[in-house]
Amino acid sequence: MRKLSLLYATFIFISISSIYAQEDLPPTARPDGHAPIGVMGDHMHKKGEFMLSYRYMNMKMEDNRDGTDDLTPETIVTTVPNRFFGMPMQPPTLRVVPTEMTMHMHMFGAMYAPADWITVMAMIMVVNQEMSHITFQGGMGTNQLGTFVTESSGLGDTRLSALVKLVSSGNHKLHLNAGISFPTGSITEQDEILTPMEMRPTVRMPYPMQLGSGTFDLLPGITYTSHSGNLGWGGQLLGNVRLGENDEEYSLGNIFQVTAWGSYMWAPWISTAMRLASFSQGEIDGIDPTITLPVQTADPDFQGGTRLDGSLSVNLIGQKGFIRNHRLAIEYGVPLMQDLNGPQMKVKSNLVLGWQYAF
Ligand SMILES: [Cu+2]
Repeated sequence: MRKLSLLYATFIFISISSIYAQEDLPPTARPDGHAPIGVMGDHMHKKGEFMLSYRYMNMKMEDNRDGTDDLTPETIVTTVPNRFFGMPMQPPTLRVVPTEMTMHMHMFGAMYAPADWITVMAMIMVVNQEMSHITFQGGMGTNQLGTFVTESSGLGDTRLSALVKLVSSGNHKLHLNAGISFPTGSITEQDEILTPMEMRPTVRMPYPMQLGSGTFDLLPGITYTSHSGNLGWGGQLLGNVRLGENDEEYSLGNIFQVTAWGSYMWAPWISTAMRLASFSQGEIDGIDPTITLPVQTADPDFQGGTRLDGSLSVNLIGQKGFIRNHRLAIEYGVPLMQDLNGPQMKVKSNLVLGWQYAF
């Protein structure tokens, strides 16, 4: 009963606010004229327009699973085979288990439209990430030897893209995304680890702790956006196709993303949105011969998987004075489903904060 009255109240509120529909605002001035901030390359610009942007992304990962089954660290070190077994000092099963990872990304972007039909976009990123681990003792059993944290930070890969207008009819817009990712991020980052033999060597860190892909990647995509009255919606398909193999003899799995969102504009300066995003990535092809550790992150087969995220977001746009055309946005997402090529850590949350300014 209470739920029903809440539903009615929401309905009445939405109906009243719809009377103040902002149909007359041009899309570039609408808060929902941009997609939720976690979506890249969602909008184009008018001829001669520039935009600068900054995004901060914080992704947290925790605990492990294989497929959709959760695994404890003890299960991993007693059941999951170590692919390097047979090489000197290598135990038959994994002995080191990651338990937590936090990734901070700072993304600096610029957009420019040389003509109405094309917008070009550049993005550089700075990455900082930390991973916590438990090391189990010796060759077998579940005795814990200790814990350690590895860290890497620096420049990530750099992206150059073009957005090409396909359709612009009434409020419906469709454009192509065509981008290239340049391998500016390091793939040879090192840090100190704790081995099952209680040594503390400094070694090359496993794949998820590296800062870039090491390959030139194609970023093809297609984006649709529309709005009517106070409602907005859109969708995007986006790929990441690795071109060849990197200098360390592997290529990360290709990525395929699909997302769709719906938004509601409460006032000319604020809109909120809900978004679903699916993310699929393949395993690593090849292997870096210097990464040979009894830990899941060092196994090229234990990478990638499929995830469905749900997120809530707020877009704000300044209307007057010095805040005019400045946008602030926040998006918070959590996985609704994840099926991993595991054992692998699960994503727990993903937060994106952003500022954008067009002139
Ligand atoms: Cu822009």
